Amino acid sequence: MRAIIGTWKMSRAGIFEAHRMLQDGASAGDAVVHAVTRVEDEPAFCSVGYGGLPDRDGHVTTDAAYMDGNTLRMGAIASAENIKNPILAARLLCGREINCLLAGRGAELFAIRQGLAMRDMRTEESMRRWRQAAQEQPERLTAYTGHDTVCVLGLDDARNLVAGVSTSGLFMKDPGRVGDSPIIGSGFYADSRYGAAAATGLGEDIMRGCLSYEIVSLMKRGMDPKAACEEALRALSARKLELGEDAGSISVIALSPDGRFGAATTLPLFPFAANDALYVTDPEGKMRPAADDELEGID
Ligand code: SD4
Repeated sequence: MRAIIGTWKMSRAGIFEAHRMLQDGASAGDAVVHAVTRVEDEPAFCSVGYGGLPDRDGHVTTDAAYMDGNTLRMGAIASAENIKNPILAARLLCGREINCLLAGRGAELFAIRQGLAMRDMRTEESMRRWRQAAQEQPERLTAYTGHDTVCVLGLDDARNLVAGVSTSGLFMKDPGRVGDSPIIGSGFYADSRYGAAAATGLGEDIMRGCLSYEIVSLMKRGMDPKAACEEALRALSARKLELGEDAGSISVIALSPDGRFGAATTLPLFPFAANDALYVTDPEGKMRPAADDELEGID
């Protein structure tokens, strides 16, 4: 059984290619990395990799992670600058027994030592957005103003489940801020026996619910991927409401060891790509293939 799923419309081209790679016998790891780098390299996608959204000081810093569901090993980088493909650094860190999550300068030096390509991740467009936001009272930016993570989950013939995620995090974040994406169990989790899951949305809230681990844990107890996504999101939103807080903007995806996939969201509409098609889901759980024209203006 082979399957691959990725968050947002921006993952579509990479997911379709990765799906074909899996059909041709590629490993889940290679397919996932292909789909993620495809988004990292495209400056038009302003929330991931090259051309990502800057922090308050005008620096583009990235968070990324990679997890192998057969070994439960993971690698991640946090708040790292100038690494052209953050997912490649995360994958290289996966498999190490210690020192597998590196932040800032340490991550950058690791990437240089490994011979990974380095580049200035700022583009004219990302700096234009930064200058504009810096002028317009940054305190009025809402948490959801322009941030999206590419999250990809893959399954190959060897029944290995792999998770890969990459993001520039919140727009105008405080320098040094780290989101959920490089945090195991929050932004991603994969255990080839039970399932894989990943999250996009407000990282501070995702971390409070350890959402990805929670979804895999629900799958371990027998839920299918869609039900597990919905239940984890419902429980976190309900708990937040009890605490007098809004539910927050979060979307999650999951993949089971037999190739079934699911998603859930608190947004009015959440697009994702799976295998060879684009889908959407909504807060009521109406998951369905997407019509191209309904996603104008949504990445
Ligand atoms: C973060 N979860 O840094 C990421 C951003 C994101 O959709 O996924 N936004 O908090």
